[in-house]
Amino acid sequence: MLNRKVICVVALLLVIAVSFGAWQIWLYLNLLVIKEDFESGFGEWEYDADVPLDPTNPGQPVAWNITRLTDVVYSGQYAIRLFIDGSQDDGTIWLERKIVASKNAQVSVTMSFWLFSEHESFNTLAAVVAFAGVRNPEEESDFEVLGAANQVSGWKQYKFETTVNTEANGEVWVALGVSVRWETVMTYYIDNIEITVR
Ligand SMILES: [Ca+2]
Ligand SMILES: [Ca+2]
Repeated sequence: MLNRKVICVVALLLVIAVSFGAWQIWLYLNLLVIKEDFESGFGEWEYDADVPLDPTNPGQPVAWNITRLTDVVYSGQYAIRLFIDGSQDDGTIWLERKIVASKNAQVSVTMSFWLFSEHESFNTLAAVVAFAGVRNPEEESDFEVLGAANQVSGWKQYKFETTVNTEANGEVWVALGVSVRWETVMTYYIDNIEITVR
């Protein structure tokens, strides 16, 4: 009788151990880690914007560009510079990419990156914004605000965490950038992005 009890307990422990192991393996297999330091081009990232027209240049949007440069970097030799003429007090510019995750699943997305501001300011000159979802972000309203862009003079890390319900193609789009809050010309740098999807 005692032996049977011992066998039952051992069997139960084995089942728990195997299940836990399988769970860990499942988590590992479903964990995607993406790092981008922009050391070889833009990697799989593209840039995009939602900006106003420039009244001083009829029919044209305000000046903006996103370029890869070596003058200010957080790590490695290159970083991405975001430039926008914010004199219309409006405009959002960003980096975006697609990730293929589990299909028809609820996935948790975490993203961290470093942003360089030339000056610290008590005024919010621009907001740091981020996005994760099943559609390619196209508008300023797609983004969530992570905080002011001018909190320090130098590099500051920003973090974003959300949940995405994927569809049949398993696609998750992620994006990060800056959104104008003050009528001025502005330049920021982004480097060392890390994203996990599980
Ligand atoms: Ca870099
Ligand atoms: Ca887009």
